[in-house]
Amino acid sequence: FRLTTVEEFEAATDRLLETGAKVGADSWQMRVKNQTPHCKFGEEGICCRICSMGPCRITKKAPRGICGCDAHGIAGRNFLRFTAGGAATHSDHGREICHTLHTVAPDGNYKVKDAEKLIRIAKEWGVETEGRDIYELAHEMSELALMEYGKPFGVQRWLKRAPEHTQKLWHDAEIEPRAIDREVSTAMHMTHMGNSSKPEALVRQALRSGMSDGWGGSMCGTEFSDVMFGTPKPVDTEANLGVMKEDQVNIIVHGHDPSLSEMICEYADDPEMVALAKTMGANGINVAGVCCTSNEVAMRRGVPMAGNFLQQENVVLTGACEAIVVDVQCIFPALGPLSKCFHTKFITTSPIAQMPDSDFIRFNAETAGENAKKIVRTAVENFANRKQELVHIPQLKQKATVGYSVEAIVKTLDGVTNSQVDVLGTTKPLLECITSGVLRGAVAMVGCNNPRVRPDYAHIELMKKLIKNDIIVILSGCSAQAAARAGLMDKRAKDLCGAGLKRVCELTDIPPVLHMGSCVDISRMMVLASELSKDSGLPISKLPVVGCAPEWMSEKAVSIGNYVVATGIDTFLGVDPQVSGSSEVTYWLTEGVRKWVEAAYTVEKDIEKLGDAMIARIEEKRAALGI
Ligand code: NFS
Ligand code: SF4
Repeated sequence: FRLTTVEEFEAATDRLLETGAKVGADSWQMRVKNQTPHCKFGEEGICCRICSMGPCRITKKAPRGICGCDAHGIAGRNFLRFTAGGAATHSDHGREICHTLHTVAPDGNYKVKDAEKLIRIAKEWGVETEGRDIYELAHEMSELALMEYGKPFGVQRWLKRAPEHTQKLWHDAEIEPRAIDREVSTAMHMTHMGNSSKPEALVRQALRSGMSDGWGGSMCGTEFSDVMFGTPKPVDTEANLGVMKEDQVNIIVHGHDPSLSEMICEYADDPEMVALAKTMGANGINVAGVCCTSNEVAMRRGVPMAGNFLQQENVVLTGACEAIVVDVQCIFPALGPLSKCFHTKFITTSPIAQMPDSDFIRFNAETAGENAKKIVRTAVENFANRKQELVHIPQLKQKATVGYSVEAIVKTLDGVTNSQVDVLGTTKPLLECITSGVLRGAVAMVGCNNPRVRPDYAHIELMKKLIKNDIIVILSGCSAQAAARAGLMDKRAKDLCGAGLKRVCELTDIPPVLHMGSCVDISRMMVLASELSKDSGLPISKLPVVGCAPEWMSEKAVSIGNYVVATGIDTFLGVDPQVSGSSEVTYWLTEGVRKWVEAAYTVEKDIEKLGDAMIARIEEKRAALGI
């Protein structure tokens, strides 16, 4: 066993780009060149275009915009708007899931798969569960969850899952999120021309907006997806472009909302569709994923992961993609023109993400079965149009074990607990490993890849370094896919670990890096941190645990960063959050917020130093605990 190297990833990409050149395709690699150098004002966050007296840019000669706003106000407002964009996006995904939950029926497109989890959440929310019909309960829960988006009074229900200490910090800092939509609205209001320009106030609302995502909308997304599609448990799968099959119809699902991808998977297995594929000369139908949708179906069904964010063009460049089916978020508009260079159908499905040069097949929860069947049929019928001379699937793939929800992690730990002495169903065995020093700590690695950083390199190198130092890594989003493609989610990767982590991997039969899901599933990580805190009696901020997004790019990632920091977890970024033009905003993010939430950001673009800084922070926390 050996890992696939980033050099091998790159060689495979180069080979695909040759095909691209042959057919006259554009690529992100070319567009990066055209966009370099980037606008410095934008990079530093000191360009303001929120009113038409501007745009205003801050320079030595012009230290204030026309309204008199300085660099700090402009960078702070930009940061808050960036956060609000991410919070809105994750939360709206969560809302869609709540609406899907409203359609569940015993004979419907969507059903309740994890009734136990639904009942558990209902009890948490103080909803009567005794003797209730499970579908009636699901509908009530869906309505209550939807109310969280617009309730006029009170704060998010999910906050109660946090340890009391954390809840108190949130209350005192006034960052408990009220209605989810309200925190986005407030952010937009505060950043309208002529409102807040005080960095402290803008950063505070950025935390609160982020909180409405991680402890609001994203948590709804994760929890109710589990209720409908099943709570993930360990499952074997494969990752990288080599999961595409030359002799089969390849359907790539890309985007985020599992309501679509789950249905596509169902209908790709439909005997009628498989028979149709055979008549078209294909040996079957192969579904593989890109981006977070891939994480969702990999975690629950073991559907292989073709790639992450910056590989989305690659799947089309294989020439073997019959359809790339997308819902929302992180979808390159480039897929439209690119798919036109091949036989690939670029199928958009959501009114939220409509793009030129795509076939729009509207997907609705109510008509999901019909819609999915139509999409699968379109893909299958397209097999005949494949241009054989353009087909090249790089033969790179690795095995991966995925599916580590909090429930699955706790269950795994139960397996090694001495049930005579210890209580089952806790994180205590993990805490014991940490206290004894067998494990030094944990890092949550998340986020995208980004051409500003050598793609995937930072993720993979950091993971290798961390596991070698006996630090267990939990992953989500495109970071998780980088790991899987490299082979780090293969259980045999235990040999790359330090002696302590290796022993833990052997005892518990886990890979050294654990896939916890999509980006909305970072809410799972918040629940895990809360459980660790409650089981240890320590505040979250004192645990030797940090967060890291080495290659992040999206607004969603900033929203995540804000709620992770607000939850008391120091967060390390490898890409600048575009506030460097303001010393004050930089201060608030990297130091100031610590007095509210006991954690802050560190930005370090040198990957080696970033890894060292995380290890140092973990060791500092251990020393402070005397362990
Ligand atoms: Ni997260 Fe998922 Fe990937 Fe980044 Fe995009 S897919 S929600 S934003 S690019 S990790
Ligand atoms: Fe310029 Fe102020 Fe208008 Fe921004 S709000 S564009 S700084 S005048």
